[in-house]
Amino acid sequence: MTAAGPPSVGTPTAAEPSSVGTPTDAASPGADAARTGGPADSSGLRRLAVTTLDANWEHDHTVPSRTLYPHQWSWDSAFIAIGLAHVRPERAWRELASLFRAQWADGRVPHIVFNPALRVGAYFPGPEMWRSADVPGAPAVATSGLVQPPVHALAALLAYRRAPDPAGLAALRRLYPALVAQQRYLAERRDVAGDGLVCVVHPWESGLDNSPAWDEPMAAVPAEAAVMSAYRRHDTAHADAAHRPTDLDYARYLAIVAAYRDHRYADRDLAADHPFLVECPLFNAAFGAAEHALAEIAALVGGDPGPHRARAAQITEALVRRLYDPDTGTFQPRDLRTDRLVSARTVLGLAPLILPDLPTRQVDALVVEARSARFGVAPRMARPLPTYDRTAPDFEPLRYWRGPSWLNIGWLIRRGLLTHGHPELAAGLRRSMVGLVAGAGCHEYFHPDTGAGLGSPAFSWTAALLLDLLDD
Ligand code: 2M8
Repeated sequence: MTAAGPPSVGTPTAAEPSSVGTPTDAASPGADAARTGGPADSSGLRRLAVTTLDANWEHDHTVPSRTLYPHQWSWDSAFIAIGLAHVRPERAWRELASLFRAQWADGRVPHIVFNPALRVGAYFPGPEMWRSADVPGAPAVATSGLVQPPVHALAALLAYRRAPDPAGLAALRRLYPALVAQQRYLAERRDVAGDGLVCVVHPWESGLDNSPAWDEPMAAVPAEAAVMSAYRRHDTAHADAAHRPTDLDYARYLAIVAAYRDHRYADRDLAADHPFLVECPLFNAAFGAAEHALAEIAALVGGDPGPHRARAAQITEALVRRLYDPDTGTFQPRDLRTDRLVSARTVLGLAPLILPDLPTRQVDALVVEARSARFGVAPRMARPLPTYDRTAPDFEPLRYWRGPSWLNIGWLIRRGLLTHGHPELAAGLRRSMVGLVAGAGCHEYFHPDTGAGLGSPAFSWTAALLLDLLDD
């Protein structure tokens, strides 16, 4: 632990040198703005981000992308609220409120809230696959039955800090019990191993759907790529199939959904026969960071921060005990079906840096890992932060979460570096991230060597987190 006690979650401890990054490509409006240097650069980028968010606003939420993801996604909404708080604070609160209106009676916050106005087939797998209406305790609106990393309490705290007015405080007060219920669901229903950590039951719950981290546990899920001939994938109609998960991945995704759905999304007895059970370092770091954020929110709304602080400390202790691998000096997911740590070194392992009470030994080891040739974090980054060890033989620079660079991950890691007193590294990461958008626009993800834009060209969390980075 740090000698002075954990710093506040809402306020990273170290100030950071600021500058707008160097563009990697001149093919976008942001590139022109960034090339000239000076304040006009960031105003051009800011306009691009606001235009992107405005175009993706849909009555009470922001779609991640009009084409690829036309409904509401859980952790997207949290990242989006962080950015909206800079420019449209009222929308930031509506974004979070609309998501939590779809919270289930058991406290789970579904990873997708379907927009009933959209045609059948607007996204696959749609409501007809999830059948949430058949489950008691599901909301009136159709949703998935999975969850995503609980970054919402942190988002609510940051949104309030950005616009600390009476309307924000009232919104925070309304959200607080729902955020507590979200944590309670995870702690009570998803601690499959009984070790104080949350278990994810589907790769989609991690948010890093086809990360190499899931290759080992996914290999044990029985499925055949050929089953996909019975379905029409929506994603490959809007993005290059070579940049997306494979048909075999999708066959397994659907098999795991069916297994969970056929148990009516009940979490008891998961250990007996659910095909995918993994403790993820990023998910659990978010779970711990949420308790730190809730402690601060409780203090603001007249609640008791004490129990949140105590739970935060327990989560950090469990993460270190169960997921830290002293041999590699990083955190690794644990496959509960084999009780082994997975071997792939992905960026998920760096995520516990966001915990302000991570012990110094692990912080130092993660900084070594972040600076290594695998991830290349530096005061002047030669290349963007990849999502997977770039020295691995199966590193794939184009395929989704198997190599490409994503702004939400960089944003989290940068936050962790600031929290633990590494402002120069945080500045390098920030410059690199801003440079990606300046060079290619608000893309969903970026080529980890060239910075070329990949996936959706108008992606909401990229725009939102860019706004946060620019104002920081
Ligand atoms: C991606 O995941 C969805 C499934 O949830 C998909 O591929 O269709 C992931 O990048 C996930 O992290 C993200 O929340 C979602 C929407 O942006 O897209």
